[in-house]
Amino acid sequence: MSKQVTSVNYGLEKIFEGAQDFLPLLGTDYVEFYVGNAKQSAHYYKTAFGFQSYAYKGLETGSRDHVSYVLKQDKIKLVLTTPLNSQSPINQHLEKHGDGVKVIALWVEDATAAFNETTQRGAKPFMEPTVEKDQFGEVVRSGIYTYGETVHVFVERKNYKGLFLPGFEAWTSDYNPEPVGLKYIDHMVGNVGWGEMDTWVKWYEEVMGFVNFLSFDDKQIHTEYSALMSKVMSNGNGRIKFPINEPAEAAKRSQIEEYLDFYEGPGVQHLAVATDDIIQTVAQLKARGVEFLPPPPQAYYDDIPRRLGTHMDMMKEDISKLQELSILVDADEEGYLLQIFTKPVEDRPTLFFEIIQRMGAKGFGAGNFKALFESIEREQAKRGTL
Ligand code: TYF
Ligand code: FE
Repeated sequence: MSKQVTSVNYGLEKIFEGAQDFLPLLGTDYVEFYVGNAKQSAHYYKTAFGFQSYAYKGLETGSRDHVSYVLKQDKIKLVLTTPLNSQSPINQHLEKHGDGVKVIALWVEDATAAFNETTQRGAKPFMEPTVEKDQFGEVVRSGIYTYGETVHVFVERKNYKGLFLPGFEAWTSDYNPEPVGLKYIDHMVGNVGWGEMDTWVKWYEEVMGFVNFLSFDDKQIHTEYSALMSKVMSNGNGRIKFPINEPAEAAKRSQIEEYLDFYEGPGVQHLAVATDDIIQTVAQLKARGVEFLPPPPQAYYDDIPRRLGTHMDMMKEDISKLQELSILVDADEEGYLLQIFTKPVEDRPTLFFEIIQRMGAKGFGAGNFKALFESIEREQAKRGTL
């Protein structure tokens, strides 16, 4: 099923050879969610997903407009933010979209240069370069809009030794559930409207200097009922990957349209987080109440040897164990990968999580798309949104 990939641009080093990367990115810095009740969301991400209490700002620290909880697990930092009064501009975002991702923050050497380079290339400004200071030094942040009301914030922390950002204090808690082995963010996916995917592909190319790393068209990504298209954008060093989906014409309403209807516009569809032991991680998550999509039919597991081809020999995991946990497996030229998807983690069928373990594969599980989308459609049918 690796044949489902239409175009592959592996070897990003080659593409960038000699070319100056005008927007060098060191990694993902944090992901900020606007939520209705950050205190309770923080409890959920600690209890269910194994995140650790890390930093806090709120009334106690002099923040009167909003409260933010920072949670950490290995390299991943989530920020959960809730307005503290009806005047806060965060309310409009919450009212329109419900809980969701507002900020994908990117770690840079120079946040002023990042702002200037991207706005000169047409990015709509969200936040002018701003210096924030405390006794631990200074952080410079700037920001631009991407699809919908989602933003990229550039974070320059080379002159900062504090925990997170000025304004935050350490958050210690007596309640510290164990981590579940989530390591870093592998990719973050955006859903955009009909016919808008290529506009955003071009935007990431021109404004951010990204390249189109992989593409999937609607002839490949479809079920009996629905279809979608997806293009994966990557930055120069390959650390940041942003797939972008758009719905395609089909018999019924695709999951992308369901998202766009309920989020009321484009936004972040899923965060894929990496583990190096998916069986352990998923067993933990399930025991703690995280809901995953139900397993594909038996035929899917029977078909694994064919899907994996020559990579079958190097597969360490027991297929019956994967099936028991409803973990999916696919291979590409370079290896295999294991992945599983949660149900939406909000009341609106919008944002969900993917847990992924890469065993050499650099793709996104194209061989799983059909089984996965059929699984999603069974959920949509229950919601009456197919
Ligand atoms: O990120 C990806 O491309 C995979 C598969 O609506 C995927 O995780 C693609 C589209 C989608 C859900 C999952
Ligand atoms: Fe994904």
